[in-house]
Amino acid sequence: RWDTIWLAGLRDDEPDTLFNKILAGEIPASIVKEDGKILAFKDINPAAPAHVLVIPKDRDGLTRLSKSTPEHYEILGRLMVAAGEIAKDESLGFGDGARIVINDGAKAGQEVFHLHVHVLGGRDFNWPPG
Ligand code: DGP
Repeated sequence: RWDTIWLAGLRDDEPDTLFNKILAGEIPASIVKEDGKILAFKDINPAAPAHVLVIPKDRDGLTRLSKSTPEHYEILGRLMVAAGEIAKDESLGFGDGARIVINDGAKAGQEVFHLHVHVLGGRDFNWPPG
């Protein structure tokens, strides 16, 4: 019906991403950190000697950071603290200094629409980023 079609365009209905398959164990990933709320795993296409992604287990509307609301304060804090812990983990190749990145939207290079924090390290980084 016309109204169903119309309303579909207003919903945030990005389909599940491949990160759901990683969460379900259907795609293998090198997991570096996990608790009840977040999962961190090595990026399959590393942009630095150390490159880890941190994601919320429950996407909960967070296809991208700009969809966040005050309801997400807790999970966003958990993601940031996990990213900071990973960024100093020498066993993962991180040293003194890391680049923590969230790509928001396709124009910024986001390809997977399940919020994720990139933690990059093991080399120097330029500013401004490309
Ligand atoms: P972004 O461009 O910000 O959406 O980053 C998506 C990242 O996800 C990109 O750096 C590559 C990574 N990635 C894509 N597919 C897989 C996968 O199947 N496994 C792992 N570990 N990482 C993936």
